[in-house]
Amino acid sequence: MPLPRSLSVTSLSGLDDWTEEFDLGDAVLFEIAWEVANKVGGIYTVIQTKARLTSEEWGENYFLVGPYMENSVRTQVELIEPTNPALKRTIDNMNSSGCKYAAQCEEPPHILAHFHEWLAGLGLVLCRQRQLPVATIFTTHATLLGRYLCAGSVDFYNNLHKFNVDKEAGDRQIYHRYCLERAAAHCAHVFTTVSHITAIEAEHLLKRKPDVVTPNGLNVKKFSASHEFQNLHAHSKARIQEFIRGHFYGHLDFNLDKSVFLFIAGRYEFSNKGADVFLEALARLNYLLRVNHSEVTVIAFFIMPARTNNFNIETLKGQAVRKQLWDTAQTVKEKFGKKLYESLLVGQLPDVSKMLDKEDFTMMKRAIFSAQRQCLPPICTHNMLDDSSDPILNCLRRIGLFNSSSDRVKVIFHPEFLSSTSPLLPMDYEEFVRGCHLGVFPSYYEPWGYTPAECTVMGIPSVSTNLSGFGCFMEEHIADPSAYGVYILDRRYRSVDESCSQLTSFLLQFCQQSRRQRIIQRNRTERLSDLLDWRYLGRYYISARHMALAKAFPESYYYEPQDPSSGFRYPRPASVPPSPALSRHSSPHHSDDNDDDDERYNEDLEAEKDRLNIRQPHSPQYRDKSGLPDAIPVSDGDGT
Ligand code: G6P
Ligand code: 1S3
Repeated sequence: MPLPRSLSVTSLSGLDDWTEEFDLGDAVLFEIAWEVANKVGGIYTVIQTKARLTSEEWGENYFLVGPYMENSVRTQVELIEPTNPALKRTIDNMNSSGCKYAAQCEEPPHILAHFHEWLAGLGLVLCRQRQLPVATIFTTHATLLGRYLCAGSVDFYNNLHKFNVDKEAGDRQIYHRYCLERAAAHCAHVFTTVSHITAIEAEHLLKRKPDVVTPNGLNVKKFSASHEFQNLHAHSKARIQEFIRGHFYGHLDFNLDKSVFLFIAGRYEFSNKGADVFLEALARLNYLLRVNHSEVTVIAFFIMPARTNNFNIETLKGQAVRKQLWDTAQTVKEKFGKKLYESLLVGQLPDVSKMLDKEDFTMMKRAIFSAQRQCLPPICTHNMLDDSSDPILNCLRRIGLFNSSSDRVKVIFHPEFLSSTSPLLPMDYEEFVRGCHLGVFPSYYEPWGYTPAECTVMGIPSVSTNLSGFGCFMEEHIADPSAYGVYILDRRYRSVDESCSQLTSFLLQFCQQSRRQRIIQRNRTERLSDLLDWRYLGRYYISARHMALAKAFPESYYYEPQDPSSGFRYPRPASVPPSPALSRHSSPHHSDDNDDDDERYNEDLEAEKDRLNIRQPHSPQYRDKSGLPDAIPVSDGDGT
């Protein structure tokens, strides 16, 4: 019996409700991607986190199709028999005679097939070429040509309308793949992409304007009290500090309590992901902190996988030395404690000068001796296979950041994704992010950008850019993003040098905050998490699916076009001064009125909700010849 399937996406802390009445009838949804149960990059996260909401709408009629990877199947897939007879028959046929179409069923259901990226796109093209009765959606998470062009030295966004796409694809030897991607985009009943900025890119490079923009969401874990995520930060930070103690052994001449942990993480695309800009800004920050005699030390982590030959000896030794010092301290402490206890038992205060004997001192001296080091603490945690040509290492050589004592900015390059089973830094990515202070993602090419979004839902501030889907989305929905710990770097209208200066000023400002200000800022950052929840963002995928069914099967489905986008904007936090000069790059500016902050914020939020009832959603404005949407100005209704 078909499920009554129509879904309303409910309200989250004041974000608007959205309901689309649509009876799915007997429809069956297939979602096909190379990254189904196969973790390669961000598309895996899209599919994995979205699955729950999609199953709420489609129930048993939702199927994910991906490559059969033995390891992933063992750890991520539970093998079951399909209950739908048509599907069971199809799968049996496929098993017995290879992949062949089984619509020979008496009553085939309406099929909707959603393909992600060009790798799966071939299936879509074949569906259409063979005229199969299937509604199709194609989602691109980046265009192939865009990624290639940006990785070169091209002024991409100002030349979007000028590229001779066939020639450019041919020159880069990706012509066949490019054609596949373009064919899939054109053959699909509904074409979608993850952000407005990539929609414009797709329009120019793939020659089809996406029908729906489907921003990426996350499954947001909410805590009942805000101090819980703050405690998690403190707990994870302590574990990172422990690693730092080992890594910098012999050179721990800085105050760990006054250290700020920054990080960049993701696919190792040096300039596309903005590692180049981050490094340059770090060099400038180092200079500024030194000349200002700052007590703050910055530790910048680069988590980007490269070709390696395991951990290097010096890094492993660091953790071994730290462990040895810890063990020595524990042994001495135990002996000390025992003597103290015995003295108290007989009613005497201990003679402190006799609490440690010669043997204890020898043991401690040996431990101190083994913790001496002739070389500087390593930059890289692994043996790199391409050490001499590695872009991060070469840039560090050029800018001279070598972890020397006088440097206020230290760098650690971990060229492998993090894992809780690592002998070096046994933390998974989420724990690590929670323990850091700021994620820095100054990407030039970033269709969406999950890394800053993940920071936000964990209450960790981040830097993204106005060339990333995430950055543009946050700019659109928040009156003063930086006040919420969402710093958006201008990489669209500024030169690289100017962007580096702007990033340096963000970082310096961040380093100048007090602990109290950081705590307030984290609270604000975490407040934004509902905006990134699939429970809010899932509406775009839902619309795209309904649209595709109605286009492919107009006799069975009717779709009333609705704009699921809302004009909702988080108001500027009450305690941040309204002056544009201060608010633009603002950090929490207040000190004594913080207790009133929440109350005033809630009032502003209510005002914003009232405002939305009477005003139209913002429509994107278009500015330069690239046709990219301009930043939406803060309207005068944004409660300050
Ligand atoms: C959380 C904890 C506090 C801790 C603080 C450190 O807020 O609840 O107990 O003092 O983190 O913040 P920081 O920005 O210095 O790492
Ligand atoms: C792409 O992965 P990437 O890191 O190569 O897809 C992601 C998921 O949509 C997106 O977040 C990212 O910006 C794209 O670049």
